[in-house]
Amino acid sequence: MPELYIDGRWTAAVDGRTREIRCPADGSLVAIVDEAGPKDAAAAIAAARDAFDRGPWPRTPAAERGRLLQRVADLLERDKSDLARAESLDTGKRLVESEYDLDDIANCFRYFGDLAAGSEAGRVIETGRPGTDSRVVHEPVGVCSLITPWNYPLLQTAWKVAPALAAGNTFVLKPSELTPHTAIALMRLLREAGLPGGAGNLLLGAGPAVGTPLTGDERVDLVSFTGGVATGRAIMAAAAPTVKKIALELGGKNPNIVFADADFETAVDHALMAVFLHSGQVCSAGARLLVQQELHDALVDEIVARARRIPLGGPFDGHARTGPLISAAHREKVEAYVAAGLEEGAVLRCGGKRPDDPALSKGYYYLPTVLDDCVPGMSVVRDESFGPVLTVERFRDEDEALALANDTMYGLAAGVFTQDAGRARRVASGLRAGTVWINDFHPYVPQAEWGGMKQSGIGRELGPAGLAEYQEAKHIWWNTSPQPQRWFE
Ligand code: TXE
Repeated sequence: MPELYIDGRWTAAVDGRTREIRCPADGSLVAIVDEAGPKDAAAAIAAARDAFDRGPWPRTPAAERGRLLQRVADLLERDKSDLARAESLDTGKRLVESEYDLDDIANCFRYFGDLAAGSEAGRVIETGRPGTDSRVVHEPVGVCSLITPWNYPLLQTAWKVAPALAAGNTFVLKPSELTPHTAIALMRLLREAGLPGGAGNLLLGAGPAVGTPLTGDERVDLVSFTGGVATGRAIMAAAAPTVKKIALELGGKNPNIVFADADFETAVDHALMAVFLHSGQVCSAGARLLVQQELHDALVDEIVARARRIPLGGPFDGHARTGPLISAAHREKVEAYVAAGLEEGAVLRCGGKRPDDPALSKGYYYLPTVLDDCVPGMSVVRDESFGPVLTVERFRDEDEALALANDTMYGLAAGVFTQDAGRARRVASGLRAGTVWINDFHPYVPQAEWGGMKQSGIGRELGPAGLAEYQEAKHIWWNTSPQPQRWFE
C-alpha cells in the first residue's frame, strides 16, 4: 500500500521515487517507502487548503473535534505494541522507551481533546457602552505545515497534530525522512477515527525537496517545526515573504547544576539519566554538568564509574539501557565534537569511542562519554552534540553557577540539585530556560507548556499556550441598538 496520504487517499509519489528505511541498531532494512517531491507537496497543500476553506473539519463543533481526539487516543492505546515496535525499528530506541512514549502520546491526544471541548464559548467583554455585545472568539489559523524530527517521532508529531486538530485547522505533516512509520500509522488511525479527507495529509521525504514548499507556499498559514537550529533559521527565512505564523523548537544545550549540598545518590542518578537517556538524542538532554567545586571529584568519579557500566544494545535487547545513534552521519558528527573538545583541552574520563563488542558493530553505537575540565567556549560545551556526551564544568558559588548556565545561545531546559529551598527558588528564577527542574530531570506533562527561550525557539507546545499557537483571536463587536453617529455632520 502506498504511504503518502493526500486528500483522503493513499498514494505513491508522482515521480515514483522511494527510500530505504534502515534500523540504526544493525543497519537492517525495515521497509522501502514512497518519497514525495515538490509535486506531491503541492497536491497535499492544495488538499489541506481546500479542506480548510470548504471542508467540514473547521466547521465541526469543538466538542465533536474533542471527541475525535479521544477516539484517536483509544486507537493509540489499542495499537500500542505495534506502534512501539515500529517506532523502535525506525529509531533504534529500546522498546520499553517507545512504550512509555506511546502512553504520553495517547495522553497528549486526551489532553487536547478535553481542551478542544471546552474552548468554544469565547470571552464576553464588558465594554462599558450600553447597546453593545462584544466577544473574543478563537478560530483556527488555517493550513498548518507540521515538520518533525527523528528522535521522538510520534511524540513530537502528537504535540503538533493534536492541538492543530483541536483548534480546527487542517494540516500537512512531514516526519523526518529517517523515521516515517509511526506517522503513517497515525494517519491510518485518524482516518479510522473519522477525520475527513483533506483535513490531515502526509508527505514523506527529505527536508529540502518537501520541506521547502511546506514552508514557503502562500497557501500555508502556519509552520510548526521541531529540529535543528540551522534548519529552524532556514524555515524562518522561507516563511518570511508570506509572513506565516511560526512555532519553532530547536533543541538546547541544557545545564544541570549540582550544588555541594545536593543529595549525592539522587544527583548522580539524575545526572546519568539527564544526558545518556536515548544516547543523548533528546532536546532537553542535560549535556552540561555544572558541579560545585568541593563536590567535583566525588561526583564525577561516581558518574564515570556508572557510565562505564551502561549496557548498550538494540531495541529488543532486554539487558540494554540505551541504544544506537540515529545514523552513521550523526555518529560522525558526535565523534567530531568529542575530538574537538579533546583538542581544546577537555579531559576524557570515559567513552570517547565506538564500543568494541562485535555484536554492536553493524549499528551506530557510541559509548557514554564524560569530558572533564571543560570551559565555556569549547565547541563541545557550546553546541548541541546530540549524543551521549557529558561535559563537566566547575563553579564556586551560586552566581558563578548561574552565569555559566546562562552562557549559551540556547534556553530550552535546565536542572538544579540542592537541598536548600531558598537557593532552589533563586536559581530557578535566574535560569533563562523554558523548563526548570529542581532535584529532577526530564519529566513533563501535557498540561504544562514546553518550549525554549533565546535561540531554542519561538512559541510553546503543550498546555493552553500549545493550543493558542494554532488559534487566531477574533474580536466581534456588535452594536445591538444601531443609531447614526453623525460624526461628519
Ligand atoms: O535535523 P533537521 P537533523 C538537532 C540536533 C541534530 C541537528 C541536526 O542537534 O544534531 O539538529 O539534525 C526537516 N525545510 N536536532 O539534520 O534537518 C527534516 O526533513 C523544511 C534537535 O536531523 O532540523 C526533518 O523532518 N524542513 C531536535 C526535520 O526538518 C526541513 C531534534 C528535522 O531535521 C528542511 C532533531 C528544510 N529546508 C535534531 N531541512 C530537537 N529540537 O529535539 C530539513 N527539514
